[in-house]
Formats: sequence, C-alpha cells, structure tokens
Amino acid sequence: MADVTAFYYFEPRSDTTPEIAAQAIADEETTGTWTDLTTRADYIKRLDGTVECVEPLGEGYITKIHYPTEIFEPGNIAQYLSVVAGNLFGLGRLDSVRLLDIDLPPELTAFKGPKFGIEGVRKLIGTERTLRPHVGTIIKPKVGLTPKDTAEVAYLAASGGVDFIKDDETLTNQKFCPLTERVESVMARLDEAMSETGRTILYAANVSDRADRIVERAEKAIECGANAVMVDVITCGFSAVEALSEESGINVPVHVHRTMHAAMTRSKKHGIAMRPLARLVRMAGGDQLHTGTVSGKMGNYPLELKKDNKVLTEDWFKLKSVFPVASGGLHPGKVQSELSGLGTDIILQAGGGIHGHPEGTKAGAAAMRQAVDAFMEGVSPEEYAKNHNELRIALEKWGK
Ligand code: RUB
Repeated sequence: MADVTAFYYFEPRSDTTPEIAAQAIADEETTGTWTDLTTRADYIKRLDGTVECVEPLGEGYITKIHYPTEIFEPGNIAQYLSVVAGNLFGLGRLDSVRLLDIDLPPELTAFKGPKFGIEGVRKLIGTERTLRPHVGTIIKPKVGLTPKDTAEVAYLAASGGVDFIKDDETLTNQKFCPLTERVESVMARLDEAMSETGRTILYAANVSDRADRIVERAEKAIECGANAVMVDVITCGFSAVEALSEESGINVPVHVHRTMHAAMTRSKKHGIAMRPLARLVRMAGGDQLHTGTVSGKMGNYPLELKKDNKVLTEDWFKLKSVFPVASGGLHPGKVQSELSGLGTDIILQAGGGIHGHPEGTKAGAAAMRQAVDAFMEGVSPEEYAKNHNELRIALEKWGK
C-alpha cells in the first residue's frame, strides 16, 4: 500500500535543527509525542511517519513526509486533515510551517467527486462546443437589497449576457432578504431573461448554514427554483460540500466559495496552500471552486494559481474536473490578462466590475462578455471597443 505523502515548507525554531523539526511533524501526526511512551507496543512501529528529505529553500526548508495509509480512515476528509494538517501547525519546534500539497493513494480518493464538473456545467450553459470562458456575477451590494431588487439586478445581468449569478458569501437568510423569497423572485426574473435570450443562466443561492441544516436549506432553495447552490467550504467544512453533492435530490451544480481561506493560504510561511484544499474540494464533489485571479483585488500568487487550477482540471483518479473560478476585483479591462494567464476553461466573475459600469448592470454584463469575445477572436480589447460601446465605456472607467 503506497503511503500518503505531504509536502511542507517550514522554518525551525532557532535552537532546533531542520531534521529534528521535520521529524517532530512526522512523530506528532503519527505515533509519537514530545517524550517516549511506555504504551508504545512493537506492532505500532509500522504506523510511524517518516521524513524522506529536508532541503533548504529561501529562509527555510522543504520536507516530504510519508504517513502510512493505514492511519487514514478512507472516505473521512476531516480525519485526513487532522493528520496532514493537524497539530503540526502549533508545534513549538517550528517557527512556521505551510502545507503545500498532498499526494494520496487510490484507497483514499475513492470519492464520487463532482456530479457535473466542467463538462456537465458547460452542457447546462450550452458552451460545450465553443468552449468559451463563462462569465459570472456576484450580486452587489453584498447585502441589503430586497428580494425584488436582487431579482431585478439578476435579470439585468442575465439580459446583458452573464452565464452565472451568485449570492455573495455574507448573504444567507437574513430578514432583509430571506432565502426562499429571494430565490423565487430571482428565478421568476431569470425565467423571463431565459425565454427572452434563449440561454440558460444558473443562479447559485448561498445555502451556507449549520451542518445539520445545509441539505434541507439546499432542497428548499431548489424547490423554489434554484438551478445551482453555493456553499462556503472553509466556514462550513468539506463535509458540507460532500453532503450537497451526494444528496440525490440536489441535482444541480455546487458552487464552492472559500471565504476565510486567506487566513490559511495567504502566508507563504505558515498555513495551508490552496492546492491541497482544491484537491479535497474535488474529492468532496464541488463543481465550481474559487481559486483566485492573476490581476484582481485579492493577494494573488499567479504561479501557484496556475498549478492549483491544473489540479482541478487534469485527469485525477477518474474524478470529474472542477470549473476554476477567478473572482475578486475583476472588470472588463482585466479579462485579457486573466484569460492569457489562466486559459479559457474558467469562470470569470465580476461584482463591482459589472454593477459599477457607468450605464448599469446590463451594460456591465455586456462589457464583460464583449471582453471575452474579443479574447476568443484574438482581438485586443481596445480594438474591439471601437465597435462595442459597453466595453469602450468600461475601459474608459477602469482602464486595464
Ligand atoms: C467579488 C467578491 C468575492 C471574492 C472572493 O466581488 O466579493 O466574494 O471574489 O474572493 P468583486 P476569492 O467582483 O466586486 O470584487 O474568489 O479570491 O475567494
């Protein structure tokens, strides 16, 4: 049976050698602790963690640690994390440690994975032949709009050309915009937009909630017409994604937001990189996952991001691929750099970059689509803007 391999960057405490620090991780996460044990029976040795190598990198070191697969409970992502990303973050022998990636054997990746994946979502939208990037929007302001006004914004975005509309991460079921009323209103207006345009537009209602209420909430949203659901994976947990994806009654794409992720992913020295999280979301069954942008408003690491997106889209244990979502501070002027950096199997989402268009949401959505069309036709946005007013106005406001 192949081991689980985890890759870490770490910096040892000044009085500790890198080898001892790496071994402390392997010990803590397998059969050891800070002292020797009288309870350590001989037969336990096979479960010891081993350090394969420790190599210098920048101000610290890279290590590869093997954890025997037998330690893991197949199918239990929470338990996997408690080994590869558990107590080790608090160990005093290390000043910092960052989980970079994990390599799992087939026994531990036997999950159903995404129900739809990129191919399935493309089929719903009708882009399986053109293979163009999808354009999405987050209704803005984040919170505060009534259901009726939310629906109007959704209608305008859909009429302007977006493929996908989602709630923002802080909007769930507050009094000013209750979930069921919001979904009914949005879907009624989207039905109008769909019959006017002949296109399918997905609306992901944010069903993030307490563990024991998420599935019920998603079913309610679907009953009210939602044709996608959204969940915040870090605040709700990977089991929330699994529950939504595996429930047979939830036959719609699961959009996975990652609010709070940067507390773990942002530091290059300490925390958890996006890559292992992306692998786990794919196993758990997310159909679309936020992974970041190359030019947006959030801190970004383009080189890491490209490989993170590859982890979602390359062949991996027969699991369907996950649609990477680039979001945060995007507008039509950034489309070209995002698509040249990340490729066209991507959902480009813009909130402010659509609803902040001087001529309103419909024009903002049209401008985003025009910027995508320009890229697909190999024309510069400035050139394309000469005959496309919405794009011209967006570029005048935001530039590139
Ligand atoms: C985007 C927004 C999203 C972020 C999350 O709004 O608020 O929640 O994309 O970031 P806007 P990430 O388009 O107005 O900036 O995708 O990096 O997790």
